[in-house]
Amino acid sequence: MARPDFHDRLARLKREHEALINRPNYVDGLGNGIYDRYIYPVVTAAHAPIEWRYDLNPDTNPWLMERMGINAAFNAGAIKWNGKYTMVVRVEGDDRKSFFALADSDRPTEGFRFHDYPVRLPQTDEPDTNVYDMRLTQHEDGYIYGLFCTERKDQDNPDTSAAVANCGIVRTRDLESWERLPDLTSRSGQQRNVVLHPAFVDGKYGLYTRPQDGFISVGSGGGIGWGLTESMENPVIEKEQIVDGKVYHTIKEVKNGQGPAPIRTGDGWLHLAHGVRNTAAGLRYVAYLFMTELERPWVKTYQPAGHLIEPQGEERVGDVSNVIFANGWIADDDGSVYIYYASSDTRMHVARTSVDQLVDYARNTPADPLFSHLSVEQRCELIKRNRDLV
Ligand code: M1P
Repeated sequence: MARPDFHDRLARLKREHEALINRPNYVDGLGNGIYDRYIYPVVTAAHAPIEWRYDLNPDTNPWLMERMGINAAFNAGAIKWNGKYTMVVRVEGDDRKSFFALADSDRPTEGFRFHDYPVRLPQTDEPDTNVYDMRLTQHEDGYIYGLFCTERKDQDNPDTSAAVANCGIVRTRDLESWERLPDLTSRSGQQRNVVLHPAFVDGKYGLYTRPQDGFISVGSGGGIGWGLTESMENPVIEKEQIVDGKVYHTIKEVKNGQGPAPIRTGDGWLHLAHGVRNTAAGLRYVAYLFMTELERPWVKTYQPAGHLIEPQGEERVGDVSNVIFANGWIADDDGSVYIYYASSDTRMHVARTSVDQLVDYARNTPADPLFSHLSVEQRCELIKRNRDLV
């Protein structure tokens, strides 16, 4: 016998779910002039459809229990597709397995609804234990590529936590059917945060990489790398060069990684990335920006000091606290840029800015001078210029 309030409870679950999806979102205060944060997260675990979590049959689930809970919804790739703001979200079940699911909306800052089913990711001969953090690239060859991390047990190490990370690759023309390609082959032991450049370079596919020695630690490797492959059907990178390395006493002292595919502008490519440093409270992840040359996207031109987005308020708390991670942004037709960023490996947020604002920020924010006394000099120059105005 089902609980007496089964149907009332189910109706309430549905009402609350609809209210969450339809909740209007608002700009959060004055902001910093570089971008506007929005008050509410745009996708959370609670956005996952009720049918994904509950058995809705009173005969087989008389208590209306969650049968397969969703733990988190974060680290989403993003693209504007058929007029809709679309994310490929990393959804994590209570079983700790991540998978990909599309959520879209007619509006960039609210109204995101998951598609009926998650993505059924085709497998290679060596099945993925876990998959996450898809970067979408609309390539000039006509495909949309999704590069993601595929994680498998390290069979050579008896430690139950020992894993190997590599870059898995899918492509699609419609965001519905996905073709799996072979995983990336590179000279580095492990790879995470690999992103496909949208344009051919010398007739080849360009990849931003993150060579690393271990699963968590980049070791002596690290930095955002760059390499070329002749084809995506047989993706092989023979040589990687570092575009943006780790640097002592900066926001990317421990490691860093390319975020989404870069945005082309008249002044070069805009790159969003994450930087990691260590603290007594553990690792702190922030998002930062840099630019590269148009014809040579591996050559850095501008890098404003410090972070662009840092964890604030409730963003600071979650499954892995003190983390901002962004692998999706959308450059809209009117010049707006929507940055879809995750906080603390738990939920998705949005910030609105524009190509013009980001280029101005990149060109006119001083670079990190790497020493406190030089940083003070930079600030004094700013103060003096301002005081001279009065
Ligand atoms: O937990 C923070 C992030 O850690 C990893 O990123 P990176 O490889 O740069 O350390 C990833 O697992 C990422 O998904 C996660 O958000």
